[in-house]
Amino acid sequence: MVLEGLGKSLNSALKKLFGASVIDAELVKELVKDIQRALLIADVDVTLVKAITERVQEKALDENLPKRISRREHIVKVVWDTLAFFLGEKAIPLKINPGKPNLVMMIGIQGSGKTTTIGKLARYYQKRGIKTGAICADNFRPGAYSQLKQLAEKSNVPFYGDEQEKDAVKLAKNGYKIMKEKGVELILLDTSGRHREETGLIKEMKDISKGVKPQEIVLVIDGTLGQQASVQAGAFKQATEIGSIIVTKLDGGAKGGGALSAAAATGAPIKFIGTGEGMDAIEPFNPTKFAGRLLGMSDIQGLVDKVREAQIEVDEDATMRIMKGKFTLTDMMAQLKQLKKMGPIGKVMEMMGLQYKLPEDIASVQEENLKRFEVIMNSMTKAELDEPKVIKASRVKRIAHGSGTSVKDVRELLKQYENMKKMMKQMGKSRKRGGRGGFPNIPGMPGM
Ligand SMILES: Nc1nc2c(ncn2[C@@H]2O[C@H](COP(=O)(O)OP(=O)(O)O)[C@@H](O)[C@H]2O)c(=O)[nH]1
Ligand SMILES: [Mg+2]
Repeated sequence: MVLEGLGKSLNSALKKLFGASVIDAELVKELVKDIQRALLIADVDVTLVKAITERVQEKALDENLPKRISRREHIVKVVWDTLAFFLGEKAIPLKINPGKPNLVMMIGIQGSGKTTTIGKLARYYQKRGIKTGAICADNFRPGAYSQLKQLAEKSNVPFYGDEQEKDAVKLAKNGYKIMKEKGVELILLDTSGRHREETGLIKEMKDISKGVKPQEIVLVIDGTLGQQASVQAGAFKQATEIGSIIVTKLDGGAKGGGALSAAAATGAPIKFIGTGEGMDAIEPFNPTKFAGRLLGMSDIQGLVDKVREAQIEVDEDATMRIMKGKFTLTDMMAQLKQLKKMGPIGKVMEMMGLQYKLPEDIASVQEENLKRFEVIMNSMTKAELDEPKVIKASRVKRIAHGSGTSVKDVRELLKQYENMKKMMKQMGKSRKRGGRGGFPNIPGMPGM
C-alpha cells in the first residue's frame, strides 16, 4: 500500500481510540500526540503538523455533537476531515474536452518521473476511450527519445519525436501539429528538465509554453523528496502558471506524506499519484479517499449509516452487568440479535479498519438458529437462563423435550453461550490492559 508506514501508525492511533473505555481530554491528547509523531516521521512540515493537530484537538471534544453520532465516530471523522483538508480536499480530474486536441505539458526536474508518468497516463486514458499521444520535446537526455517511444509503443499510442532536432520549442510545435492531424484528444508533452536548478528549466518551459499554449501544465514531483518538494513546487509556481501536480514514487520512501502535503500547500491540485515503476502504477488522487485509506477506513460514512440503520439501542444495565463479568443466556440472545441487525459484522469491522475476526460460529448464527434458541430458552427456568452452568444432562433432555427440539440443539445453544462468554471475558481483559486490541466500541453493543 502507498505510504504504508504512515497509514499503519495513524491506524494504530485510532485503534487506541476504539479500544478505550472513556473518551476524555487525556485520551484526545494522546491521540493528537500519536498523530503528530506519525506525520513528523512521514516528513510533514512541522508548522503543518501543528496546524493539523490543533484542528483535531480543537474539534475532537466539541460539545455540539450532531444527534446520534458517537464521540468515537465524531473524532474519527474530525481526523479524517482534517487530513483530507490538508491534502486538498477536492478531487479535481484532468480537464479534457473530448474531440479536441488537449495539450498537457509535463514539467519538473530530471528524474522526477515525467517520462514514466506520460507512459502511464497514455495507457490510463487510452483505456478509458480517450485517444492519447505522446510528444518528446526532451532533446537533451540521450535516452529520452527512445524511452518515451518505447512506452508509447507498449501502450499503442501515437508518438512524435525527432532525434536530430535540437530546438525544444520546434519539437513541441511539430509534434502538436502532427497529433492534431491524427485526431489525438490528449497530447502529452514531455520536456527535458535537464537543469538541477530551476532557472534554466523555467526559461525553457516558458518558451515551450508560449510556443504551443498547453491547456494544462503539470508539475511532476518526486515523492521521496518529502517536505523538500515545497521548495521546488514554490519555485515553479512562482515562475509559471502550473495547473496541477503529480507526485510520483509514493511507493518508495517514507517521506511521501511530506511531499503530498507540501504539494497540496501550493494550492495547485494534485491530480495523480505515481505508485510504482510499472505502467499501471498510477492513481487519480482523491484527498478524501486517500485520507480514509491512510486511516485504514474505506468508508466512514458507510459505517455510521450501518450502525444507524440498525437502530441499535444501548442497554446500560446490561452493559454494566456484562462488564462486571456477569453474562447470562438472555444477554447472549440480545447480543446475537443486535449482531444480526447490523448485518454482516465482518463488513462493519472492515469499515472500521479493524482486522478483527469474529469467531466463525458466532458470525454465522442464522436467523433460524436464533428462533430455535429462543424456543429452547422459553423452556428454561429463570435460574437456568441466568446461570446456564446449573443445567445438567437430565435437564438438557427435558428442555429439548419441552421445547420440541433435540438434545443436540440444546447443546449447541449452550456451546454458543460458552464461546461468547469466553469472548466477553477476553474483551474485558484487554479493556483493563489499557483498551488496546479490544473490540471497537460499537454503540449499543453492551460490553463490546
Ligand atoms: N518506484 C517508482 N519509481 C518511479 C515512479 N515514477 C518514476 N519512477 C522511476 O524514476 C526514474 C526517473 O523517471 P523518468 O520518468 O525517467 O524521469 P524524468 O527524468 O522526469 O523523465 C525511473 O527509473 C522511473 O522508473 C514511481 O511512481 N515509483
Ligand atoms: Mg524524461
